[in-house]
This record gives sequence, C-alpha cells and structure tokens, in this order.
Amino acid sequence: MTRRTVYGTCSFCEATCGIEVQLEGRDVVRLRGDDADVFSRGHVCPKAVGMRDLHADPDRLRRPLRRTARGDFEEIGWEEAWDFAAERIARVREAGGANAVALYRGNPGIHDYATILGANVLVRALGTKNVYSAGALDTWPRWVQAGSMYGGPLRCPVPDIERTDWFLMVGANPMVSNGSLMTVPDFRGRLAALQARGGKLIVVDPRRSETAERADEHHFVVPGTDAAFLLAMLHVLFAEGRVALGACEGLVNGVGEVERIAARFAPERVAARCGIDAATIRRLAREMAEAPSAVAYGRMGTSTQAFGTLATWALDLLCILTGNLDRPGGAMFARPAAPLHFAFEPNGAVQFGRWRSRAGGRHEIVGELPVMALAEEIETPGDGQVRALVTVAGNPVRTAPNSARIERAIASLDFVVCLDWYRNETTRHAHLILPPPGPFERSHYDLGLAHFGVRNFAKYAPAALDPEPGARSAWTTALELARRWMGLASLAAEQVDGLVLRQFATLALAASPWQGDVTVDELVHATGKEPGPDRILDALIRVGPYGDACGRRPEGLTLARIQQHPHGLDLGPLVPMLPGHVRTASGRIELAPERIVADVPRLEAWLAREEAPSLRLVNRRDLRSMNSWLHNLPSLAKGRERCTLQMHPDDARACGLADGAIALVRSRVGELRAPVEITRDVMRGVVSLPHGFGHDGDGIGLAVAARKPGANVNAVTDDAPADGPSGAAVLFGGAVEVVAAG
Ligand SMILES: Nc1nc2c(c(=O)[nH]1)N[C@H]1C(S)=C(S)[C@@H](COP(=O)(O)OP(=O)(O)OC[C@H]3O[C@@H](n4cnc5c(=O)[nH]c(N)nc54)[C@H](O)[C@@H]3O)O[C@H]1N2
Ligand SMILES: Nc1nc2c(c(=O)[nH]1)N[C@H]1C(S)=C(S)[C@@H](COP(=O)(O)OP(=O)(O)OC[C@H]3O[C@@H](n4cnc5c(=O)[nH]c(N)nc54)[C@H](O)[C@@H]3O)O[C@H]1N2
Ligand code: SF4
Ligand SMILES: [Mo]
Repeated sequence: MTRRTVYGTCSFCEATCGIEVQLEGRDVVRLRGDDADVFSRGHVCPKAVGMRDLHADPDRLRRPLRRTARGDFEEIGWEEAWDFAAERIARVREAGGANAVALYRGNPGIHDYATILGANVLVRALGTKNVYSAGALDTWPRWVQAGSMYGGPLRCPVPDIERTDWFLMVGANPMVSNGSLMTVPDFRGRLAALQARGGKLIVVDPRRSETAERADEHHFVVPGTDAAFLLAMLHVLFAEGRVALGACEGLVNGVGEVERIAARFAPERVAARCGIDAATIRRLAREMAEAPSAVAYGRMGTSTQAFGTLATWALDLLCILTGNLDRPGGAMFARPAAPLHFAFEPNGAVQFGRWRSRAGGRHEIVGELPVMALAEEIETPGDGQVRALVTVAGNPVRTAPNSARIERAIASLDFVVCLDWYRNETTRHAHLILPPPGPFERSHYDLGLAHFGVRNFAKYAPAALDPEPGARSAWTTALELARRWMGLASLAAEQVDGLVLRQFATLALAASPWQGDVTVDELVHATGKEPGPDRILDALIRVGPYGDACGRRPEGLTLARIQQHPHGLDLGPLVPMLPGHVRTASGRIELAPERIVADVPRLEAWLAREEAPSLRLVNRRDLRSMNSWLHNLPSLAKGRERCTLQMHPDDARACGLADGAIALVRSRVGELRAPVEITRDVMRGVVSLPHGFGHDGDGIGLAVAARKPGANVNAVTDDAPADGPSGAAVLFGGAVEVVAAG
C-alpha cells in the first residue's frame, strides 16, 4: 500500500507540537515530531503517539449511543439522535424553563477550534444561566486577575522564556505539563537555552517537581501561602526603593494602594508560615529587581488554591513593579492572528459577578457558574432547578471536587447528553452520547492557545483522513443540536450556518480596528460559500491584527494564506503591546482592583489564625496522562503504577506506613485508597497524589484503563472552600487524614 506523509498538530496539551504522520490507507504507521514546524521544531513528548492509539482505540465511540430501558447502550443513527436530544431538551425546558438545562464544557474543547466555536453556539442556543466549565477548576483566578487589571481575561501576559534572564516559577510544572497559559513546545529545550545563556530558573513548589529538579533553585512552600510570600517580595521592592515601572510608567493606577498592602507583609512576618525564610525572600526580590530581565509566573499551584486570585495578582505585580511587563525577557502579551477577546468584552472591559447562582448564591465569572454549583442546582428543588445536562468534552464526575456528590446529582437527571468519544465515569450517566470524529479526521487550528504563545504563530492543519463513513463533525453536531434547540429546525442547516457566521463576523468586526470601514456583508462575502467553521476562522483572521481587512491590506493574512504553510507560520517573537492592549474603563492597568484587594483581609485573618496541624493534599500530573482521559491508550498506560501517594519519610513513619503499603486517605467529603511512595521530594506535612484517575465502576467502556484504574483524588477534594474574588475551587492544600488501610 502506498504510504503518504501529512503534517498536523498534537491536540492533547497546550504545547501545540507539530507532528509528522505517515499513513497507509487509514492506518497510522508512524508518528513523530515535525522537524520543520516553525514553533515546536521537531519536539514531541511521549503522549504524541497516543494520537495513533486514540485513532485506533476500539473503545472510542464512532456512532451515537442511546441508553436503553435495560440501562445499557444501543447505537442509533444521527438524525434520530439529534431529534431525540431535541425532544428531550424541549420537554425539560417546557417544564422548568431555559435554566433547567445546564451545559458543561471540558478542557479538550479548547484544543479543537470547531468545538470552541460549536460550544459557543450551543450555549447561545440554550440561553441558560447554568453554564459550567473546567474554568473554575483551573483558570478562573487568572481570568479575574487579568480581567480586572488589563480589562479582558485573555489579556494575560506570558513569560518571554526565549529572552528572559531570570524566571521565577511558582506552582507550575512544565517539565510534565508542557506549559499552561504559556504555550511553549519543548519547554525542556527552551529552559536549557535559558540556562546556557546564563539565565536562572527558581521554582517554588511544595514538591520537588520534575521542573524543580532542573531549576537553579527550588524552595518548598507551604500550600496556599504563596500570596503572602509574593506580597513579601513586593514589600521588599517598596521598602528598598526598588520599584521601577519601566514601560508601564504613566500607564498604571494604584501603586500607592499596593504599597500600603505590601507594607503589611514584611518577610519576617510571613516567613515561618510560608516555610521560606525571610533572607531568601529578600534576596529573591533583589535579584528580580536587578536582573536585566525577569519574569514571575504561576499556574495550577497558584490558581486552584485557597488564595488563587491574590497569588496570581501578586505575580503580575512583581513583573510590573520591576519594569518587566511588556518588555523583552519579561512578561509579554501574545498577538494571535484570530483574537477571541470579543467573546468576553462585548461592551468594553469584562465584568464579573453579573449574576449569582440560584441555590448557592455563587457569582458568575465570564458568563459561567463554578462547577461546584452544579450539584447544588440539581439538588435544590424550586423554580429553575436543573433537570438536564449537556456535556461537551468534559468528565466532571472525575474532575470536579467531591465526586460522589456530583455523580449522584448527575445520575438523578431527567436527561443527559454528552458530546464525547468515550463511555466513562460521566458519560455512563448519559441518555445519549454523540462522539466527534477521530483525531485525524478533523482539521486543526490553535484558536485558543495562540493567545498564550511564547512566540506569535498561526498554523492550520487539514484533516489527514476523511471521516469514517457515518461519522459527523463536531461542528455538524453542534449546529444540528443548536438548530433544534433554537426552534430553527425549519431552516436548512446551511442557513443556520450562515446566520452563525454573520454573528461571529459582526462581533469580531466590532472589536477590530476595521470597524466602520469593512462592513459585515463584505466580511461574510469574503469568507466564501463553503459552510463550516473555517469561514468563521477566516473572518476572525481577516479583521485580526495581521488580517487583510478584505483587501485593504493586500499583504495581510487570510485563512488561505495561513494554509499555505503546512509547518506553521512564525509571526515572530512577542512584541510590546502597551498601551493599546489595555481595555480597562480607565485605559490604565489597574494595580489594585477592588474585587481583588477586598480579599486581602481574608488572607491576613488566615495568616493570623493557628492552623490545626494536618497533612495537606496537593496533586500532580503525569507525563503520560492528560487529566482524566488518556488512560485507555496502551502505549501511554503501560509501565509502572503512576497513581501513588507521595509522602515524606517522617510523615509516613508517623502514620505507620511503609513504602508500597496501601494508605487510606480521608477528608470531610470522602475517602480513597492508594499505594504509598515514600520520598523526600514532597515537603513534610504535604502528600501528593495525581489527578484524573479512578476508572472503576459499572458501565465504563474503558478496557485498558480499567486494568490500572488508580485512585480518584476528587473523592477527597472538598467542594466547599472557594477562592474569594473568582469563586474557583480549592483543589490543592486541603486537610486530609492518612492511615494504613485495614
Ligand atoms: N483534584 C483535581 N482536580 C482537577 C485538577 C487537578 O489538578 N486536581 N485539574 C483541573 C483541570 S486543570 C482541568 S483542565 C480539568 C479537566 O476537566 P474536564 O475537562 O472535565 O476533564 P478531562 O479529563 O479533560 O475530560 C475530557 C473529556 O473529554 C473527552 N474528549 C477528549 N477529547 C475530545 C474531543 O476532541 N471532543 C469531545 N467531544 N470530547 C473529547 C474525553 O473522552 C473526556 O471524557 O480537571 C480539573 N480537575
Ligand atoms: N502530562 C500532562 N500534561 C498536562 C496535563 C496533564 O494532566 N498531564 N494537564 C494540562 C492542564 S489541563 C493544565 S491546567 C496544565 C497544568 O499545568 P501546571 O500547573 O504546570 O501543572 P501541575 O502539575 O498542575 O503543577 C502544579 C504544581 O503546583 C504545585 N502546588 C500545589 N499546591 C501548591 C501551592 O499551594 N503553592 C505552590 N507554589 N505550588 C503548589 C504542585 O506540587 C505541582 O507541582 O497541565 C496541562 N498539561
Ligand atoms: S507536549 Fe506532548 S501532548 Fe503536548 S502537544 Fe506536544 S506532543 Fe502533544
Ligand atoms: Mo487545565
């Protein structure tokens, strides 16, 4: 059989690595990094071969599945499936109104542009306030901080790793995660280059992570105390007269207020609580101020913890007050070819807390409620009680805190439809599962992740294979559902496609400098006649920062021009973007937004309080896994047990646990069992367990994963505590009791 080679992008994580795929017929015979990819330059991690396994996985769903009266699933046709979803959702809405239907969007949706756009259409079609996503388990503190300071959630700066001299990394592990809100293929190589040119990486983490191992310095920190540690660094900058705004001079509000807050966080006051001594805090602040260029960056460890927004805020303040925002080697803003800012800033700067959830009174963030509110909304009777759920590429029964509660709630619903390619812990409760086509049967464009690139880039990869006979694209499924849910079933799918295109074009144009010049008609016309998400992409690109503006800038970009570069288009290193990038009401960067500084007293009260001694649980990630869902792929699942409870030897001794023994971990909400791995890589008082495992239970169609199910960390993660300004979950740092399992 003839072999052909195609180029694409791995869609598993945020690093967007280019891949070279050799095919014989429909078989993937070889998969490796694409050496010619302008951004990843041949790099891939071990997960990339999982794309091949996913393509071939017999457990991956290929047809709609409907639950039968007996409780198992049967394959049905697509028209029948869409009509079934229409009828059942209509029934729930008739009885309970629009808010009786909830929608949850999961993480992999971000890695597929058709799913980003399609989910957006579904949200609008449902018109419900009960929209949820993985955001409250991940990025919300960053959205609130960047939104409050710069005016939009996607306006968050990324480390200019290619040029920085000094990199402070707090609560992130890109050696394993491959970077997050920092799209950086080959972090390892870029770190090596940084160190080779004399630069320095400092990692602050309660665990000596794979990244900490490669760092020039690592400091253990007590979980949840990062905001205090970082405010103490700010304290030193002010106290020693080292504040220098650099490029931000004249562009900021609130320096005085930050100074007053930082004054209360002397290093000597917080050191013992953080576990980092005052002299180290002072030295780090001085080093950062004196470095030719420097950046402070954090991720999950400074986000999904007790003071996520304050910690995230303090990291950016360090960059700004040392003159490192928007300058090469500091924290810079990416400039994507197809910007999505309009989605969050329809009327100027983003606003938070515009409404609250019915049952728990939790506030809205970027149009969503925190997923911890979902169980409350299902459990609490009354007007607007949630009775149906739509999931799009998500597995909340494993990824949201207090799994038992959310699972019980979801299992009680009148109708659940899941857009997903597996029958897993969540989708086993579905009445209908609608799978997307396989990973090589769809085109790819990094619509979301280009907002966080450490370089500016654009890459479009066409589908390597036609969809299997009988498959439907994610876009088709979204439009067919939306058409019915909007009551537009009488319109042809193509007409609905055209309406959706016009809506996106209108929004994108309104947010672009070409507003008032290019018209919506002109923009829609320029994108051609072929229905589908590519026309929307083309519209966004044409009025984006590099766009051709429908011919007004003839050398500018269109989707077709990007398509001419199968290995991607390098749009260069990050460039200064201020002052134009800031969209706050004042037009300045708000250093002391009310929503954020209002949380400082909570931090101070917490620091002043004696904490009851307890083990604190943090989570980690594994290189061969992606949240809850790559465990069914043989080449990734093989090898040693990865789901172990890491414990410091002193703690293990105190709990009477030997290496390899089975520990029982208990919290307010539940318990789990996991094998103990004794290591000095976690600090005393902290235990670490991976997130995303726990693939046992009836009705799960994951044959490979079931052989090594692992423990579900969210069985013990409490859903009660939340970050103040964002309302995000506190996934890390919760108190647990660890004993030998009987
Ligand atoms: N305790 C604890 N909990 C956590 C975390 C933690 O560190 N600790 N991490 C949190 C974070 S950062 C995140 S992002 C969330 C993730 O939380 P979720 O997004 O809820 O979960 P995933 O495991 O990413 O689930 C992915 C689901 O999408 C399906 N899927 C994969 N690709 C596609 C696709 O292309 N199309 C469709 N339709 N479906 C697809 C998979 O089969 C799977 O069912 O978990 C969060 N939960
Ligand atoms: N291989 C792999 N890659 C992934 C994923 C995956 O599941 N597997 N998931 C993807 C997703 S959705 C995301 S969001 C990213 C996450 O990307 P990262 O944030 O880089 O990865 P994590 O492993 O969650 O790193 C969080 C670190 O914070 C530490 N930590 C915990 N609590 C605290 C604290 O209170 N303070 C401090 N300073 N540190 C703390 C943990 O020990 C851990 O090392 O990774 C992405 N990439
Ligand atoms: S780092 Fe690994 S999982 Fe992430 S995009 Fe690259 S190959 Fe895929
Ligand atoms: Mo995430």
